[in-house]
Amino acid sequence: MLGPRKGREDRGAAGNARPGMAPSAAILDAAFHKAYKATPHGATALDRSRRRALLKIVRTGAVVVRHLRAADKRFRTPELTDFEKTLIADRFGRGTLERSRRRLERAIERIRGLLAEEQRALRKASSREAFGELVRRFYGRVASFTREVDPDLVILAEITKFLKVRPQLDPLTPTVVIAGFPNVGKSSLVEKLSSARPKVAEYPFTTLSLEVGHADLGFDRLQILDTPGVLDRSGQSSRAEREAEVAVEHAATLVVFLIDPTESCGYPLPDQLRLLARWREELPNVPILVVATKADLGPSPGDWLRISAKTGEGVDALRDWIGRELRMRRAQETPADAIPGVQDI
Ligand SMILES: Nc1nc2c(ncn2[C@@H]2O[C@H](COP(=O)(O)OP(=O)(O)OP(=O)(O)O)[C@@H](O)[C@H]2O)c(=O)[nH]1
Ligand SMILES: [Mg+2]
Repeated sequence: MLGPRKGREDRGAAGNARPGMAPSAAILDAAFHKAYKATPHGATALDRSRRRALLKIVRTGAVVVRHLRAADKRFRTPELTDFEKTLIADRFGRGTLERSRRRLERAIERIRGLLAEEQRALRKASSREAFGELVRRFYGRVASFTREVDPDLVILAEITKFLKVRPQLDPLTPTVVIAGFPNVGKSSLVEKLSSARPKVAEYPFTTLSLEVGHADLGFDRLQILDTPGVLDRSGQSSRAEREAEVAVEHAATLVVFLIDPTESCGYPLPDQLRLLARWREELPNVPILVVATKADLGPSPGDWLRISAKTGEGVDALRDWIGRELRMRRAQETPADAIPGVQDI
């Protein structure tokens, strides 16, 4: 559609700044354009001039504040979960998000204060020159406050983008995290159990970030989370591996630890079991079910529940097991946690 400047101030300026353009430049451009269009009424030329100056100040301030608040929107509603906060801290550094949000909030407060101050000054001024001077001063100060938060706008836009491609989990729905070594068949199982259609391939590290699918177990609605494969290399894990570990630690109601006893994944069974042992030790409160996959490839050691994502063998039994575990856990939590005030009786 043509009409180049229509709705210009509503484009979400900070997040949509052209490459190489500072986010503040896009915001100020939108704000000053809006102010420029002010056409006031008034009995006298001086009245009109004062009103024009007032409109310029108020509109510029309002547009800038609206855009600054938009940069922060994803972190206010819905409120970030503990899992999302940990993912962000892991990727962008602890405290980075909070620092940028605080600086943005401070800039908004300063602009609001400035708005009130300049409006008072405008009421007292009595010449067109004085009005013009006040508007120029306001523009200069707003521009400087907005430019100061450029690094924060950049980081908040990056974090917003990062979250956009991460699963948004419902904190009230149980989450089953499917985890394990690379190439063991996690995505194949997620595809069998849920609505997700993740990429499956015969090489390791196919899944590079978290993906959610949904499943119904009779009365229970579940979130099933596919994760990147994790090697047991404590201290030198990749971003993808850390994402999987954050999911196991912070998102899981239950973890299904998938092992490939056939070793057709390319990794020896003892290495896979070492990762399981480490998680059990480091995360004693996370319930972990161990399931052996690729049962169609023949017999294998161990007395784990055996499934095959290829033939479907054992998948219904796994579904039942997950359902039982979740119901048992819910029953254990219900008396004290779920009924307000019961623990005080
Ligand atoms: N025979 C057989 N092959 C399977 C089974 N499950 C998965 N595979 C194969 O194993 C390979 C890896 O499967 P994926 O589901 O991509 O494994 P993944 O654990 O998600 O792998 P990453 O995302 O790389 O960690 C693919 O070639 C699958 O077809 C199974 O039950 N039986
Ligand atoms: Mg995968």
